[in-house]
Amino acid sequence: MLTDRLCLFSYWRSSAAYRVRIGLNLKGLAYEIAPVHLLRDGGEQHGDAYRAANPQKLVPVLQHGHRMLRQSLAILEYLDEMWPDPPLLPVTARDRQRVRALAQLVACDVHPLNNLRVLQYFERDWGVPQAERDVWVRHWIIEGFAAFEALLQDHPSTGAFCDGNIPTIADCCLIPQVYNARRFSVDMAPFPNIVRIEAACLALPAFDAARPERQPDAP
Ligand SMILES: N[C@@H](CCC(=O)N[C@@H](CS)C(=O)NCC(=O)O)C(=O)O
Repeated sequence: MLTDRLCLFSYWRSSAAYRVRIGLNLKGLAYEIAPVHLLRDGGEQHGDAYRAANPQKLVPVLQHGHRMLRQSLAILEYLDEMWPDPPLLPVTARDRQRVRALAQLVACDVHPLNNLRVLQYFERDWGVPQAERDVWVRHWIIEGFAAFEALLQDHPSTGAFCDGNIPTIADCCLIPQVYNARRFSVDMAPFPNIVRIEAACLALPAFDAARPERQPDAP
């Protein structure tokens, strides 16, 4: 089982897939990338082949041997249970709770509002222009980052990374969301702790190799 092949169904600019790429890289695991183009031909995630892998029609899916694993946070926790070293969660229950709360702030409360299918629904069904869709995206990122920054600020557990001095699933979620923020020209000046942690993370090879522009399907 531990030696079964790992294959990540990924899209270069998907922040949920980016989280899992970071986790795999932090664990030092070898994996293949199976690109799923979310825009080409109406989106390959809607095709029959991919729907069989994930009825939700979302990336990522991590194939481990014959098993198909879905939901980026659940995948990160699976990786941590299967390959505990280095850990992606802190030692104490209290710190683990904090890290999961930070990760979920991004993954459950910010990212879903700005997902491709939401923006496509606005565009196709309601005719919302691009400029207004961009305002929507920025609004929810800024709301989320203001809370995230407040939770980092002056907290004794905040270290070089979101929690302490080794990266956790909170950093795996934060960095892709910062990538999205920059893509949508969010002013990052009000979030100095987030910016500091972003720099610390991207200095690590595991984060650097997971960047969208380093992916085989990046244009
Ligand atoms: N909760 C899911 C979210 C996955 C997700 O939203 N993936 C996006 C890319 S970041 C996607 O596949 N979007 C395709 C679409 O909206 O059609 C997870 O964490 O894995």
